[in-house]
Parts: sequence; C-alpha cells; structure tokens
Amino acid sequence: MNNTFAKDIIKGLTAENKHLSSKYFYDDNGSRIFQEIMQMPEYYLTDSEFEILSLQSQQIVDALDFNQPFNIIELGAGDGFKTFKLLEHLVNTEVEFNYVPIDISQEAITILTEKLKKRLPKLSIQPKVGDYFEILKEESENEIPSLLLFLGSNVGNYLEDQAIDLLKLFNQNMNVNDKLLIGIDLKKNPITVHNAYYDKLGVTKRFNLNLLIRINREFDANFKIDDFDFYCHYNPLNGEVKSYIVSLKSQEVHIQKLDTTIAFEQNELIWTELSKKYALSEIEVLAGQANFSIKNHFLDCKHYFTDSLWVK
Ligand code: AVJ
Repeated sequence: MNNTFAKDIIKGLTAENKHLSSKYFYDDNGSRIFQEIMQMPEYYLTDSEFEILSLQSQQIVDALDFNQPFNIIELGAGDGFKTFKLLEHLVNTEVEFNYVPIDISQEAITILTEKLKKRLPKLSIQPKVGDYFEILKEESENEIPSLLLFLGSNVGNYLEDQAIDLLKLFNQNMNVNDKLLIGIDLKKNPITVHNAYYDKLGVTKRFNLNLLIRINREFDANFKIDDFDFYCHYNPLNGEVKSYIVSLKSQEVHIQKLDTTIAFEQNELIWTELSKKYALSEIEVLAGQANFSIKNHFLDCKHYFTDSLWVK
C-alpha cells in the first residue's frame, strides 16, 4: 500500500474542509484522461505552449548563450509532446546537447524514450525515473551547463508559498550558468479560462472523479461515483481556478483498507486542485522571491501563456 497516499486520504477527508491533492490524479487512467484534456479545443494551454516551442526554439537557444554542449533536464516530462518541437529543432540545427527527461512514472518514461528514439534517432537521451531533487543534485555535480525545463504550467498547482519553496529548491540545485525554462499560464479573459476547466463534454469532470475510482480500487472504498459531481470556479482577481468534487447527497463512504468511514453532507465539497494563473508582473515577483531573475518571456501570439527563461 502507498503510505503517503493513505495518510493524505485520511488527513484530507477528515479535515473540516475536505481536500485531496491533484497529484493523485495521475494513475494510468488519470494520465490517459489528461491526454484527452490536452486535446480538447477549450484547453488552450497545450496549444499555446506548443506554438511557443514550435516557432521560437531558435530564439530560446540564442537566449541560453551556452557556448558548449549542455544538458536539457526536463522535470515531469510526461509524454514530451511539446518538448519534441524544441528537441527536433536542436537536433536539426546540430546543436550538441543531451536530453535528460525525468518522471516518476516508469511507464511514461519508457513510452517517451521509445518514441524519441524512433522519431529523432540522432538525439542523445538519458531518461531517469525518480525524485526530481535527487536527480537534480546528481546532475549539478557535473561540469556541463544545464537547461531545466518545468513546462505545462505545472507550477500553477502550487499555492504561492509552496511554489516559492519548490523554485528555491530548483535554484539551490542549479550552478551559476544553469537556466530554467518555466511554462506559466497567464491571466486572460476569464471566460476563456473558465471554459478550459469547465468543459462541455465533462472530460475534466471524469478526470476529477477518477480519483474516487482510484481510491475505490486501491483502498477498497465504496464511493458511488454517480452520487458525486464536479464543480470549478475561476477567480480572475487572484488568478485561481479551484476544482472540487461535490457530494450530491448526504452519504457515508467506507474505505475498507484504511478502516475509516467518511460522512458527507449534501453539497459538501472535496477541494481537488488549484490551477493558478499569473500576470507577467506577478511572475517577476515570483522569480525574485525564489532568487531568480527573468532573462526573457517567450509568449504565444494570443498572449495566453509564457515560457519564461530564468537565470540565477
Ligand atoms: C497539468 C497541472 C497544468 O492545472 O491546467 C487540466 C491539470 N487540471 N485540467 C492544469 C489540469 C484540469 C493541469 N496541469
């Protein structure tokens, strides 16, 4: 049994305001549903970042200013769909580099590696499975400069203070010349943001409710999925999309392997996810608080998203 997950379930579902972390969305089914989300027309984030990396790879390389071979270390590489464009450009222009994708999912890394070996046979790739920081630490001990990639607006899942802590840890594990390319979703017309998370076909709803299916399977719980719904809300003032699971009736759920029964009131919420949006000025502040300064913002043509290059 996965201990941290078990502890987090008990802690989260017995709290005054129930919560479960979105990091548990990504079992094999959840990862597949996330692929569906990335293909929805409403989910503009993927298209925007894909555009940036397709059209501005050369500008990004120029801004790196590495005059020697380097490593590209990608934190949470996933399926590597967006990164492909950057890698392809570098290989085609004969830039000397080594790609180090890191993910906690062995399955994701295996699929990504096979796909890249087929599509970019000249790419030098050294995949790693495991914890970001242990691998970062190992990598910072070699002489070769590194570009860290933290794409997809994954930073948006963290509350501001936690985001700062995480970014500080990146910073501490970087050498002076290393750089960070971080993907961040920008504040924009609130209707656009709302539609990306409250999609009409209910894919995001399935993504959230899959967490209950996962708990049923892994902990012998008896969540009745039809008795729960999904709600999300965007607050354009603070940039926070918050997602929730809603209990449609007063009900009890037994989680056998955790020896726990959880009572829900009708309309009670489980907070599942934060997807925070930033203004460019707020990104400056965030970078500063984590001891970085910003070298460039690379925006898509609609100005929906930025891949920002941060230096120590
Ligand atoms: C992968 C964390 C960036 O917050 O936009 C997509 C996950 N959640 N739809 C995001 C997600 C709902 C996504 N991140």
